[in-house]
Amino acid sequence: MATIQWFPGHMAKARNQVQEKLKQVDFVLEIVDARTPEASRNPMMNEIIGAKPRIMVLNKQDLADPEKTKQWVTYYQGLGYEAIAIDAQHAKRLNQIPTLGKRLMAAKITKQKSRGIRNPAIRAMCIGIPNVGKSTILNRLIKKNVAVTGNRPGVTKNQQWLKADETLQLLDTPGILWPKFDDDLIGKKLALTGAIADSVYSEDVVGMYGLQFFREHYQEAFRRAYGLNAQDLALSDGDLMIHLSQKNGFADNYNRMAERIIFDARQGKFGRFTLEVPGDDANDADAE
Ligand SMILES: Nc1nc2c(ncn2[C@@H]2O[C@H](COP(=O)(O)OP(=O)(O)O)[C@@H](O)[C@H]2O)c(=O)[nH]1
Ligand SMILES: [Mg+2]
Repeated sequence: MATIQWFPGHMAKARNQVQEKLKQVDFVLEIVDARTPEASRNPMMNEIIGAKPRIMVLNKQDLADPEKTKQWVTYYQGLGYEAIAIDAQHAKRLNQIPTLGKRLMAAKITKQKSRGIRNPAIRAMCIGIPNVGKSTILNRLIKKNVAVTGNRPGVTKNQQWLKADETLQLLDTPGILWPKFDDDLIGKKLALTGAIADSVYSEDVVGMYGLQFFREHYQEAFRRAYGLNAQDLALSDGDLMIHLSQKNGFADNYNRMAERIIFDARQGKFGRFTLEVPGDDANDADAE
C-alpha cells in the first residue's frame, strides 16, 4: 500500500484540542469500530486519556462478528475499563451508557449528594477516529434533551453541554483523533471497513487483503457469496483473484474485482465480520 502520511503537526493540534476538552470531563466514551477495535483507535489514545475513567464503546456491533465482539468486551473489561458493544442506530443497548457512566462515577455522585447537591452531574465526552459513529451516538444519547448548562467556573471557552439524562451531561462536540495508518495492516483494515477515504489507498492491495482474510476466516460465507467450489478454493490467492475477476466479467481487470470485494465486504455480503481478535496484533496499544 502506498504509504499514507501521518502528519505530526496535525496530530499534535488534534491532541491539544482533545486534551483541553478532557480537563472539563469526568470520564470518556472512547468510540471504536467493533469490526476492528484496535486499528480504529489512535495509538496515543491511552496516553492522551491518561487516568480518566473510560467506557470503551464498541460501535457498529451489527456489522461485527458477535463471538469476537464478546471477546473484545471481556478484553477491555480485563484492562479495567467499562466496555459495551452497541449499534448506534438502535436505542436498546445504547441506553445503557448513562447507567454505566453512573456506575463508573458512583463515588463522585455520592460525594456530591453528601454535600447536599440534589441533582448531581457527571460529565463526559466522546472521543474517536473519524467514522466510528461519534456523532450518531451523541445525537442518539441526547435525544431531545438538548440543554445549555452554562460554563463551569474557571472555564473560559464557551462549551455546550447536552443532557443525556438528569445526571449525565455530554460535551456537544466529540474529540476527533486520527488513526495511525502508516502501518500497512492497520491501513488495510481501516480501508476495508470504510474508515478512511477510498482515495488514500490502493484498492488492489485492500481487495487482496479482503480476499485473503475472508477465505481464511469466513470461508463458508466467502465461498457461498461467490459460488466457489473446492477446486477454486485450492487456488493460490493470486489465482483466485484472477478466477473471480474472470467469473465476474472483469476479464483481466483485477482492480475491478478488488473493488468489488471491498464493496461486498462493506455491504455484508460475507456476513458479519471482525478483522482482529485480542492479542493477535502488534498494533495492540495496551499489550506493551
Ligand atoms: N451499521 C452501522 N452504521 C453506523 C453505526 N453508527 C454509525 N453508523 C454509520 O457510520 C457512519 C459514520 O457515523 P458518524 O456518526 O458520522 O461518525 P463520526 O465521524 O465518528 O461522527 C454513518 O454513515 C453512520 O450512519 C452503527 O452502529 N451501525
Ligand atoms: Mg461526526
